[in-house]
Amino acid sequence: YLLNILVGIIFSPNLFAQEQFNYDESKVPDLVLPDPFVSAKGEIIKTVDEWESIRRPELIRLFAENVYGGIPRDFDEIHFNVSTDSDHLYKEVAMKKNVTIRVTRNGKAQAIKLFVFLPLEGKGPHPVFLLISHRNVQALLDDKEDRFFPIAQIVEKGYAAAIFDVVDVSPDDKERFTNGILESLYPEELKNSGGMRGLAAWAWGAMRAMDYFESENAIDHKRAAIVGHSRGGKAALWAGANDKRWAVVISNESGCGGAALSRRRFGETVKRINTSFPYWFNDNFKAYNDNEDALPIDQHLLAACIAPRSIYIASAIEDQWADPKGEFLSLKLGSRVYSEIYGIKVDLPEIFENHQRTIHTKSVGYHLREGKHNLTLYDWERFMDFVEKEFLLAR
Ligand code: GTR
Repeated sequence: YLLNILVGIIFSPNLFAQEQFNYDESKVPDLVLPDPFVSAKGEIIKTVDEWESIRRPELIRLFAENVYGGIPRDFDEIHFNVSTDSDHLYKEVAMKKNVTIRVTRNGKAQAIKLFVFLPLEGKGPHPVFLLISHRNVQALLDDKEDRFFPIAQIVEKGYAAAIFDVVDVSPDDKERFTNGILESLYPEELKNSGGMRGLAAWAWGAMRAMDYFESENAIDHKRAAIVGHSRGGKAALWAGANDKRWAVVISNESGCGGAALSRRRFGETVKRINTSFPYWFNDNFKAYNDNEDALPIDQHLLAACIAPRSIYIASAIEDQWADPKGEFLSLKLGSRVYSEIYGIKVDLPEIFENHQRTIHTKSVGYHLREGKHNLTLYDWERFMDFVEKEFLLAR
């Protein structure tokens, strides 16, 4: 033990010397970003048809090949086992359904537990928020004070609140991440350097929750919002970009590999995330370590792939690791597709200023919260305000 400490002391200065992260805006390189409106072959993209038939599918393919791996669409069967659970903390305001989603492919099966809280008040079908959770879901459901998933507040506004734990799909762990759909349903993905890894697997899980929403009469699946915080936010963006069934896509402090522009190299970098969390992204993404300019995409184009559906990006001032400015810029640049292709008047400020903390414009929302990296009630309240406007939710 002592020896370990000694070794740690001797080697740690070296370690710090290697790991330099930039928090100085004046050291951010000049950005030359891939143009949303020029295809890989050089075609100019002007119309909805050109965007939807050429550029958007091309971008999804580029993100799949170079960053996340694609989300497999094929399986043999999906089955929902639903039971009503009357023993829970929210019984005054919600009915709880425990859903086991069972998916089979090539004779193998995977089960995912989805927990759904339906408002007791008001008549359905209810719009729904799905949270992709990398925190222990049972612990969240057992703790009434936890703001990470404020069930009572969500349900009281007339929404259904649904959550699943990523551990059921692909454990959030370098050694065990294959211990889910990557072993059971899609083992061939691991042989492909551009195949699905952790984040894409979580996005796949969210899509199976959507399959359930489509089968549930109490839920209005056409008014569904997918939410993720941080690593979950990265997965939410990837799910939202791929699957048009999500009417609203919300990323909270998703940072590097999520909303933040990789080329800014501010806070967490591609190299660092590939080193700490190699199992989130595919192997091809490693080629961009210290080589962000070679990426055929940047993250503003992920926001663009969600257009014209609603997108909300949230940052926190003290979460500089996630590069709030880079998150805002992605949204700002990605939202050009909303305005220039879809003719939606998006009104974001040119430069983001700290005092301007919440922006809601048609289809696009943003806030910069005070404080640290976390998913808080404040964040959820902003999401609900945005979604309410987007859905013109009648109470
Ligand atoms: C950090 C990681 C971030 C972010 C965060 C989280 O350690 O560097 O990219 O995903 O974890 O998920 O809270």
